[in-house]
Amino acid sequence: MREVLLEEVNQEMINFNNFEQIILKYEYAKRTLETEIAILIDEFVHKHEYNPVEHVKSRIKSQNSIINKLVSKGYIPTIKNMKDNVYDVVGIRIVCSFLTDVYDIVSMITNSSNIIIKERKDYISNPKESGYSSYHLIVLVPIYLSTGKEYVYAEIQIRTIAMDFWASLDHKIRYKFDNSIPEEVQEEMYNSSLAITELDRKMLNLNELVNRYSNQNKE
Ligand code: 0O2
Repeated sequence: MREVLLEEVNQEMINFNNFEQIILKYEYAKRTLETEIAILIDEFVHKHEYNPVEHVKSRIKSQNSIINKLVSKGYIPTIKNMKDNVYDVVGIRIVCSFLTDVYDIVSMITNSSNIIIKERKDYISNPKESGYSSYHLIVLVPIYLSTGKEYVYAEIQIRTIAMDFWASLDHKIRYKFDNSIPEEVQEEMYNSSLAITELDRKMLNLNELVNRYSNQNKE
């Protein structure tokens, strides 16, 4: 990977001047995706008489965070490089109760004709080295402008409440230590990720047990 020089960054950051205007398209994509996902969840709830989703959060990545990501990947921070290489300027996170819910939501989104799936990253089956666990979909969202139809990249993260708890602490730790996390903390975080996986398995089994009892009572 090529190292990006500070002078290049300073020079090219000028190109981020019209960021506010460019980001509008991402804002439209975020709104479109939020609506699409809300409708899909509503449909699911009506069909299955069960809501698999605890909460949905969305955000637009900050300008600084985009620049940091481009530089860390070896790209000069330009608007073109952002469009071509940063797929999570629009980010939506869907937090579910149980592990099976995560995969139900993944197939629900995958089957939607309005969202184009570009890439899947199953960090649940294959957690990251840190212990990070979540299912990611990189998608293309259509937006309808007066000048015509355009597609914008977005990242959808789908995870359980337990995975979300872990990731949120991990995120704070990374911020606190500016990514130079002490080894002992890294180890503890990794160990707690194993406990989270075990907890998710236990909660799923418990829920199945509860369902069995409540179905027996209905008979
Ligand atoms: P933020 O602040 O959440 O926006 P790559 O596929 O490696 O080229 P990328 O985008 O780094 O590109 O992919 P990856 O690894 O799938 O990570 C995308 C996002 O997943 C990250 O965005 C985080 O939100 C989340 N993530 C990935 N790994 C970890 C981890 O170890 N801990 C936590 N807490 N979150 C993680 P950003 O832009 O890094 O951060």
